[in-house]
Amino acid sequence: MSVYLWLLLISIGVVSEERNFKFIIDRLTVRHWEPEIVEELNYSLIQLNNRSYISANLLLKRDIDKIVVNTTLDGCTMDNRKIRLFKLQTDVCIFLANIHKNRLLNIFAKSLNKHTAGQLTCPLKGKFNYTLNNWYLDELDFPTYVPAGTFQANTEFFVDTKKTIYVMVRGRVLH
Ligand SMILES: *[C@@H]1O[C@H](CO)[C@@H](O)[C@H](O)[C@H]1NC(C)=O
Ligand SMILES: *[C@@H]1O[C@H](CO)[C@@H](O)[C@H](O)[C@H]1NC(C)=O
Ligand SMILES: *[C@@H]1O[C@H](CO)[C@@H](O)[C@H](O)[C@H]1NC(C)=O
Ligand SMILES: CC(=O)N[C@H]1CO[C@H](CO)[C@@H](O)[C@@H]1O
Repeated sequence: MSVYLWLLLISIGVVSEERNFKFIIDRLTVRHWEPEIVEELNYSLIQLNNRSYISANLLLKRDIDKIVVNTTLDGCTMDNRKIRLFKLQTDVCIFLANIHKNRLLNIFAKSLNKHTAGQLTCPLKGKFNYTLNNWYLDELDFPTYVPAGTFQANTEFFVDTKKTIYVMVRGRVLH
């Protein structure tokens, strides 16, 4: 399926109906390198009743108003076709200010905000414990049809051009 078809399905919108698919996250990897920027970063992935929950917390040493994110989302269908669903390199602060303009991103942003303590706005605050509590991909936030397959998202965050945080999420869509 083409990216455009997928985006079209997304843009058709979200109706409160039963979904015949489930998201399972199999793997979450987080790395960070800059101790003078990141004071604390913890994360966990828990599987409970066929749902994958992610919790995390991030404590920055100082305020940050310039952070660049480089992210890709790749899908692989059951018949082994690979699709790049998404690729973006952007300034996080501009991104947060414009997130509502992209449907797919908006789904993630809304869903993240439901589970985040501390509003995600720039500048990111130093000495503030940003926490994500039992976040999961809610099927009801997605269109009624999402193809079965696997997906992997790779995200790198750069602060002052230094690679600071890396996040990899790998999962499946089950029908
Ligand atoms: C989890 O999924 C399996 C397979 O789809 C199903 O048999 C089982 O009842 C589900 N468990 C719960 C708690 O939903
Ligand atoms: C962002 O990722 C792409 C690959 O998806 C890579 O070609 C590019 O060099 C990356 N940008 C940075 C700043 O690392
Ligand atoms: C930040 O919050 C997390 C989750 O509530 C907690 O485990 C952690 O200890 C807190 N860190 C600090 C420095 O308070
Ligand atoms: C609860 C927990 O795992 N805390 C750890 C969070 O990460 C810091 C380092 O970034 C560790 O020192 C804590 O033990």
